[in-house]
Amino acid sequence: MEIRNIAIIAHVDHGKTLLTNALMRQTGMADESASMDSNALEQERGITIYSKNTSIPYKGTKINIVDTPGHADFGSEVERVLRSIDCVLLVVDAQEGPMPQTKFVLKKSLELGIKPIVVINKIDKPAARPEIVQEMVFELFYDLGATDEQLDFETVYAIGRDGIAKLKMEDNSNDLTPLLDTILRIVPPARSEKDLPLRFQPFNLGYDNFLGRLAVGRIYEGTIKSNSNVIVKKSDGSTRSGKITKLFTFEGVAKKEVSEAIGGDIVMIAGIPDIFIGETICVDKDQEVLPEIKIDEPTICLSFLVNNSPFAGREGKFVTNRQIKERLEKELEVNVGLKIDFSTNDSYKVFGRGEMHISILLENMRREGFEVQISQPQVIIKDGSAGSPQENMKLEPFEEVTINVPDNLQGTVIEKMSKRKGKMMEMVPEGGYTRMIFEIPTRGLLGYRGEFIIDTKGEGILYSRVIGFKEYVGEIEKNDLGSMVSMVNGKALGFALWNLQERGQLYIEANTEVYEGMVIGNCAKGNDMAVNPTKGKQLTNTRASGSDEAIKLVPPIRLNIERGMEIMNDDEYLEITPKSIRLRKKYLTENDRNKARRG
Ligand SMILES: Nc1nc2c(ncn2[C@@H]2O[C@H](COP(=O)(O)OP(=O)(O)OP(=O)(O)O)[C@@H](O)[C@H]2O)c(=O)[nH]1
Ligand SMILES: [Mg+2]
Repeated sequence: MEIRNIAIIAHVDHGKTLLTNALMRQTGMADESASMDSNALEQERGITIYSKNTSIPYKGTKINIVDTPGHADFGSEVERVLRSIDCVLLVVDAQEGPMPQTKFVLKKSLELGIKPIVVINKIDKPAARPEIVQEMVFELFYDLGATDEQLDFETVYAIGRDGIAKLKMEDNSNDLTPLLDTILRIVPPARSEKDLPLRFQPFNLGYDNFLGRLAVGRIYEGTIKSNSNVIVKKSDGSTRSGKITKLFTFEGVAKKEVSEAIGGDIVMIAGIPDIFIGETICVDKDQEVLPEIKIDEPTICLSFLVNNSPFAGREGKFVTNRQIKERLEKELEVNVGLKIDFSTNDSYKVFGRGEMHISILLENMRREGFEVQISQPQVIIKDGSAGSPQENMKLEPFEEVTINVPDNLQGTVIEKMSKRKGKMMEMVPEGGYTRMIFEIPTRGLLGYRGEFIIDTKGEGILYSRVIGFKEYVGEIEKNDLGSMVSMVNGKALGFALWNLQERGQLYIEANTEVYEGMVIGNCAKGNDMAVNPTKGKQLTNTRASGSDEAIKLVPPIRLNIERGMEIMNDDEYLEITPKSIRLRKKYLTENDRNKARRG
């Protein structure tokens, strides 16, 4: 059977997954309720976190599809996938038009010589402007240096959610046939090269409790068989031997065990416990390795430690050092961009690609019943490698930030970004709004998101993406907020909070149990403040009329993992349990904190 390999790529939320689901539905590979976003956290958040494979049959052809995540923190995962497919569906929202991540994934595709099929999606939206968006996409191709052949791309208009596609806006259509036919027409058939010796390369990892590490990849040449001995070759030429114990292909949302598969197909293998992205699986150690697949380096790091707060162990099932270590070791099996330093005994340094990358691991852990504390995320500072133009330079990660705000807020944003060492690269008016692109050290951006939401009253959009390491820019001055720290154990009272809310924003509501050293809010003044959130009203003998008027509390800022990571200070821990997220001082008593400060 002929095989076509495609990936679906787009900016976050432009409709990749629902389109993939509809393709599976209409080809009979999945029922109404099935979704590629199968992970519990994905379903709760409504975003794709892990790229996933499926295949659908159409007119005697097998179409392998990789649904990719749109969030910028997972951009390097998309890049890996692009290496292993032959064409992409570039999905663009018919109202929003091309967005920062559209540009990134398109740029990567064009560089790899891929000629995308453009899907202008969500044309049912009342404010959809499909023709204008189509032109914007064309301009983007042009700006990104597309070749004449790439500029000659096909456009399909779609309502992915409802499974409708058409080649012209005025066409009538009630299914995805026009898109499927376009795929067959445009995507080159995968070459099988089945008479050559096997070469297979993983672009993704997985894990199964019974089978161990799994690798998803493309067979470039030859035939892969289960129960066969193979050679694993690294790009430096070193080899080791291994055995493929099981082999699976993808069908709809399921995996199907097979005994062999031939060149061109995308399959999942089990049996090689240390297999890694980009290695070449072959049969003879003299075979040439396939071109390497680059893994982006981590940009931030923080420590994971046992929860030792006064409330430790109340809510979690897994709380010990050993349990946390084992869980982190398991995570390394599948989480490609992650690195962990296990060299200290009671705290593990975790290196990741951004706050979201780490927060998803933490969110998964708390769902599984873990309790853990983390320290404030720090960016990774390193030295330029010898022989490179950056030799002898101190380097730090930088991000490209795209900001869209109403015109009147542009001044505030520019001022704050430049204070944080952001450099403006572009500024374009967009009908009452201003779009600005900055380059800024990650260090400067940390902690800005919350401020941005407040400054723009929720009317601004901010996207960021790591662009690599550049020269360290020196001290960055930030006006950090101080913390309001409880000096007692007990239950917070509405009356006390009502008094405290004038001093800053609270993170807790009335009746929350607190402990000494727990951070219950911030204070607008830079310094920390010890407070008593349990203090009740002075009792008087005579009840004056009107003294019991209802206390009006401002709704607190609810801590979640990402927000906690952003607002925490470096002398604090974020305490994460299955039910609670609390911020606390590393030293719980004021006495100990003073001692620590004096050194
Ligand atoms: N109006 C309209 N809304 C759609 C359509 N397709 C998707 N949506 C909505 O867009 C949102 C995102 O859809 P998804 O398919 O999850 O988007 P995605 O591109 O996979 O998102 P990420 O994987 O997180 O980047 C959902 O709330 C959908 O209801 C469509 O054809 N029309
Ligand atoms: Mg998705």
